[in-house]
Amino acid sequence: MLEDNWTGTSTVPSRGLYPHQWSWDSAFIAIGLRHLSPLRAQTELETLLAAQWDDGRIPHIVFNPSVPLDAYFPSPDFWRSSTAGRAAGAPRTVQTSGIVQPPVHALAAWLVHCSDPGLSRARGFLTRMYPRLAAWHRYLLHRRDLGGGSLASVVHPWEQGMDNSPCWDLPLSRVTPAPARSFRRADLDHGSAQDRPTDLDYGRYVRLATDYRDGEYRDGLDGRQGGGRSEFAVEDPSFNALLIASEHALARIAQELGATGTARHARAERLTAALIDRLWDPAEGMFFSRDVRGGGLIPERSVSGLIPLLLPTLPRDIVEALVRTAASKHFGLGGTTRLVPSYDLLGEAFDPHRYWRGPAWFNTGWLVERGLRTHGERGRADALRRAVLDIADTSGFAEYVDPYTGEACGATGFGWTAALTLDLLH
Ligand code: 9YW
Repeated sequence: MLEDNWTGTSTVPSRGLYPHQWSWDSAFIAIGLRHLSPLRAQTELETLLAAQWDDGRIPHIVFNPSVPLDAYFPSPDFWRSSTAGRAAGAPRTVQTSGIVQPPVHALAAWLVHCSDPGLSRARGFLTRMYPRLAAWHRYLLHRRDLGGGSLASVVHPWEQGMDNSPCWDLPLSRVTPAPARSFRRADLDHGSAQDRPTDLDYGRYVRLATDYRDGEYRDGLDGRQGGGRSEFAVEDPSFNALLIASEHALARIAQELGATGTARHARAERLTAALIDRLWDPAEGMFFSRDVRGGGLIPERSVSGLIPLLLPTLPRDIVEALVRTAASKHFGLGGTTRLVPSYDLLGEAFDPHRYWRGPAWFNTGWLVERGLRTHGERGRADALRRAVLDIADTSGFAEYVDPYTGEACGATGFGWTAALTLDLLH
């Protein structure tokens, strides 16, 4: 599957549905590819980072110029990166989107390096990656600290990666949707409408992206000085936990390159404290997203709120509470579900087939497995690993599955499903 989805310089998430390079997909794919070809895994990340903007952002899509414009919406003529993104330093030679995705990249770069340190050193892989990854984290921690609490905010549901999670229903309800006739969805050509976001959700996604583009992709302070103030700003536990895990990885990369890495580990610790301070709810035993514009935590249980389990220095009482919540009736791990659902089984919006409103995804399964293993929960981690491997196989490497039955939903032959399966086999 990874061979089939390889384009020569990167891997598409899915041949039909997603025919370009996606940012966090590429990071997960590199983590798997390193077991087949460390060179290809390095190339995957190098291609993505070659499209980085001067302000440090890594765009969520890098467009393949040989794919027809109508194969995916929003296409390059919607984002207009080389003109609307000029002030933010978008590249001139390649077309990209203007929003970002979760920062899994430094973690991926470190794991790719570790798979073949000799090749990595010979090619100067980390020496070339380090300044780009450092600029990426700087962008997120400065330009995207919209809540003023040291965490990064996402300004679009697509940035967090779990597009139509019920967590966004409240902040999105304030956004006036773009009229349905003003755009044409391409995703419905490839997937069942029941498994995909609704037209109303799409109208709101298009409105937010249009406004961001028309504000020339300005953020934060620039935004306050005129234009560019996003109506949607959310501090999300999974996005920030991945940033912290990547900051720890960047510290290791710095050490490998001869620096101490101490300042970066210390920063990761401060960010962990900020994550707990701003997003942890002890009464519910999980992390929640914070609605920066509306104020307050968003009371929806998402798998996003379990992913901080990944963090090695999380206090023991929080680890124990997260493990209890994962095994509770809300997520059913080790009980009613086969894989971790993307959303609360008891939540009003739960739907076992609709995208990020209930189905289980393999990247989140991989992250929770890693978190359980990090904290010595070996039995639970082994069981989840076995379930991921089994269901990846029986579902045809599906994009996502019904969390109860493992039935395939969305695309099959999906890039990160194949890559992360390969990683769990090693
Ligand atoms: C879309 C590519 C992407 C993932 C996202 C997922 C989906 C794109 O596909 O978004 O058009 O809706 O939600 O996490 O990166 O696999």
